[in-house]
Amino acid sequence: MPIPSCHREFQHPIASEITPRAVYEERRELLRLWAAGAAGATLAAWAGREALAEATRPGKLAALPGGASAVAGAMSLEKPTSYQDASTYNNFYEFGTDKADPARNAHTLKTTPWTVEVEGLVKKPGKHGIEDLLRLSAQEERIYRMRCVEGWSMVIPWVGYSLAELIRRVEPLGSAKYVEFVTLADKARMPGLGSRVLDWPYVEGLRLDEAMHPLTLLAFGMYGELLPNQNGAPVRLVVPWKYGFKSAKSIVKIRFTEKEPATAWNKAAPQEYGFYSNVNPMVDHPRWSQATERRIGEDGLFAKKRKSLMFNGYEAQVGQLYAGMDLKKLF
Ligand SMILES: Nc1nc2c(c(=O)[nH]1)N[C@H]1C(S)=C(S)[C@@H](COP(=O)(O)O)O[C@H]1N2
Ligand SMILES: [Mo]
Repeated sequence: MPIPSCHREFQHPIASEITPRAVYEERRELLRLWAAGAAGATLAAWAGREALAEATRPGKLAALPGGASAVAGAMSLEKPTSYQDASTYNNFYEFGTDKADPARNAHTLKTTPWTVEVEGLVKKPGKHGIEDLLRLSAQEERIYRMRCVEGWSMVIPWVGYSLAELIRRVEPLGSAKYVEFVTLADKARMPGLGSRVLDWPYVEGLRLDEAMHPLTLLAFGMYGELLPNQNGAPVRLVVPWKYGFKSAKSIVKIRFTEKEPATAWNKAAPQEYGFYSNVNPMVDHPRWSQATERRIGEDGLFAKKRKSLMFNGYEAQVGQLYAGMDLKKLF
């Protein structure tokens, strides 16, 4: 199947056409680029957003191999947000609380070597190098809407595969009910950790069935390329029907638990950020409405906002997960 290429100038090869050896070589090269990619960012730190977006772009010439997702609903028909906006307007508090901070500061993040440790209630705990994770499954492109709790949204072509693929391999025990995601907290490289705004490390969590849902993505790239640091390199979560903060960046640990994990935003302000955090236009944040959103790059600051959709438009796919739950209480 040809890859829709409206939003970029190149075509990447379809996974089935590549020999495993070639895939391996290519991914080694990608990892090398990842390691080197941040070098230009310092130079561009005082340049404009366009230069910064380009300088922090790790896989400029190299695309991640992958085809379009076969998961129903995973390919949005909406126009993707520009790469520049998606890579320079970010929340990644480890690098500062301003939306421009991550693109300016995340060049200090060291993404190789990188391991993700799986622990807790599983038959097969262990450490997974980022190279192994990249090879675990064929990457797919998924164009998802992302909706921040602050009221803005983007449409981003992510590259990754269903987190369920990793979960099945580690064989959760019957007692595992939740999955906790722990992200990197490196004081030496993350200037934001000096701030007390959150309790570090940044932790997120999902119920096991949410984590197993095929729309939940373990993402390594975006726009057909490796993730730039500011978007959560080398591996992050994308949970498209929840507010953006559930999509933890730069994950180092995945823990299977019986109890609901204590998450960073819930700990910081429990009355404002619940565990579920499903996009829900009917349930307002205590300090602002969630009924509308501003699409980054499309609407001017004073342009009319869009109506937010239940579960961010993924109700048909995920609504069943919440059947019978009071979503006003379990917000
Ligand atoms: N580790 C970590 N992950 C994080 C955050 C963060 O501050 N730290 N911010 C979250 C928030 S609030 C949003 S909206 C999304 C933004 O992802 P993006 O920059 O790729 O759009 O990342 C989420 N993941
Ligand atoms: Mo967010």
